[in-house]
Amino acid sequence: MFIDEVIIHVKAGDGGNGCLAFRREKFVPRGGPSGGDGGRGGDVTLAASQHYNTLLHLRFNPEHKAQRGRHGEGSNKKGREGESLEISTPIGTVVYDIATGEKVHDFTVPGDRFIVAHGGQGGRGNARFATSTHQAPTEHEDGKPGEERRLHLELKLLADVGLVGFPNAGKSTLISRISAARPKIADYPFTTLEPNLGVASVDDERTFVVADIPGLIEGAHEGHGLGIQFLRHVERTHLLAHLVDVSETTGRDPANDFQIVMNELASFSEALAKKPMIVVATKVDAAQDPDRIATVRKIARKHKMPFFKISAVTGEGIAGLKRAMAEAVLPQEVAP
Ligand SMILES: Nc1nc2c(ncn2[C@@H]2O[C@H](COP(=O)(O)OP(=O)(O)OP(=O)(O)O)[C@@H](O)[C@H]2O)c(=O)[nH]1
Ligand SMILES: [Mg+2]
Repeated sequence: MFIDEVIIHVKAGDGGNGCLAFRREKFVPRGGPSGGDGGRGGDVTLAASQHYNTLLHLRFNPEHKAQRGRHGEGSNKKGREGESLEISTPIGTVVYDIATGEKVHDFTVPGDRFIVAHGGQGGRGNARFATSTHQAPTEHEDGKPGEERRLHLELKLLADVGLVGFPNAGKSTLISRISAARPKIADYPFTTLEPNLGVASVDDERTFVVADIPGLIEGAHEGHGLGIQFLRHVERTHLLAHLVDVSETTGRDPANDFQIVMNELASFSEALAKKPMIVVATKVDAAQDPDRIATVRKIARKHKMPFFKISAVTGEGIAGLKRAMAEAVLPQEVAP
């Protein structure tokens, strides 16, 4: 299951109460005020961690509460501070406050930390209210409550390459050929209902992440088909691979398919439409009419986009395509 959204409830620790006490000492006729302050409540912090790729661990554990501060005590003893709580979240998580709709934080680098709920201040003990004219104060404060929030966490997959195209174009088949991902593949549109991630390895050390998302159809931006909601998963990729089915079985015109998908990308965001793109003619084993491939090649040339043709059945072009993806997304000096 692919999880990319979760709601959590965070509650920082309440501050401890300030204490009301007076010193009672042997041989000291009148003791002064000695109530200590309450301790501060613990914070709840979110921290970006490379050890998580999904929000799954939070889905089953949505309640997060930091420790409260201890109350102050006599003899000017300050209450102990509550322990803070740190929650790990994958890089790429964007956090929203549900009550206000406000964006709280965007985690983009490993190790980034952000306090999402501040612990309450401890209350002051009566010792702190003493003045020269007010030597036996009985004032003392309660601790402040810790912040409490409902947060909506959204994870945009940090894939390097996004596969886009019509339903049934062969996107899931391709990701299963270049990575260990094994998404459902079937000969009907909308087989993929949720994005799949696959890690493609160039060699032992160099890998890149490919995202396979549900297919787009005309009017996807108006909610047709599965809509364009999944495009946010490829918003941050470095490269889009636009798959165009050139086999005869579609009964459609590949040039038209290409344009429809381009229009839908542009309706989603200008940035997406401008992203570097490579054009991939798929299912060439089932394209009897070479013109169908040539048309797509021509479109690619017109847009100054690299062109590839592949067949998942014969394996033609797959290795070359994978290499080109790696070259486009990996730093130059390590590209193969
Ligand atoms: N002949 C042939 N068939 C292919 C090739 N690649 C994929 N197919 C078939 O095309 C059909 C659709 O493939 P998928 O990989 O599920 O397509 P998809 O783009 O992921 O489709 P959606 O998830 O519905 O958007 C399946 O029946 C595949 O077996 C190919 O290179 N040649
Ligand atoms: Mg699919």
